[in-house]
Amino acid sequence: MGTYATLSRASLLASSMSLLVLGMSVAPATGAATTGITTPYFSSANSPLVTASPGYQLETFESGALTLPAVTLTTLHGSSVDLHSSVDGDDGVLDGDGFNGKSLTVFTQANTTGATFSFNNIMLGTYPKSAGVAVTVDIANPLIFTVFDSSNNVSGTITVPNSNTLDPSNDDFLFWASDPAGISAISVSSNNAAIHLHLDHLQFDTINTISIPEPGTLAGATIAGGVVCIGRRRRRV
Ligand SMILES: [Ca+2]
Ligand SMILES: [Ca+2]
Ligand SMILES: [Ca+2]
Repeated sequence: MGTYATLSRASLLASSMSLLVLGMSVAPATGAATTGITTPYFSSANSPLVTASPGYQLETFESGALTLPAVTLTTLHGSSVDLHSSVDGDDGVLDGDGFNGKSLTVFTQANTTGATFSFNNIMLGTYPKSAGVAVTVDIANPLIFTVFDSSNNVSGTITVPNSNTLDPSNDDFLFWASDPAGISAISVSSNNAAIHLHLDHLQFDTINTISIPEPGTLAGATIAGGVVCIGRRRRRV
């Protein structure tokens, strides 16, 4: 397990079953978010965010609810917090499933589903500079991650064309975004989902962006079942 990257100028396509390593570097585009996927994701130890940062906050849903005060959840068809589909480590042991932990169930109706987490910059004093959310269970073709900037414009997207995370935890992954200009919201959605979507480990940091590994450290790296995609998208104006 480690940090790996595929750099691409276009919107990024990723499959948790894939193994992608490219050494191409893309210069940062002003005002755009960097987005990526980290998998596998067994605990916050796998997070690319700076988890030791004073500005880092993590929602594990283990209390049975979304408790982060500066985060507002909106969904397309409703949600609940339920046992059994948690990020692996939340039940206290890395054992291949999160059966005794909890996650956010995002309801799917008529094959559509969606959850948006909005960040309150007044409460936080600023918008997060990095944010992420873990996908633990879904079947969606496609599954889309969308990032919004401080003006609520789309600043980044990832489209996973065929997302299937039915394995208890080995296929869990983290969608993440990084933007020094601020992130006002992130969302996960699908217009062709077969089951309810399960999300966990909503997280953000108001201080740090996410460091992108140097391309020279990526080429030729060996990945054991892991893939991270990193990319940028120009802000829509
Ligand atoms: Ca959990
Ligand atoms: Ca476990
Ligand atoms: Ca899974």
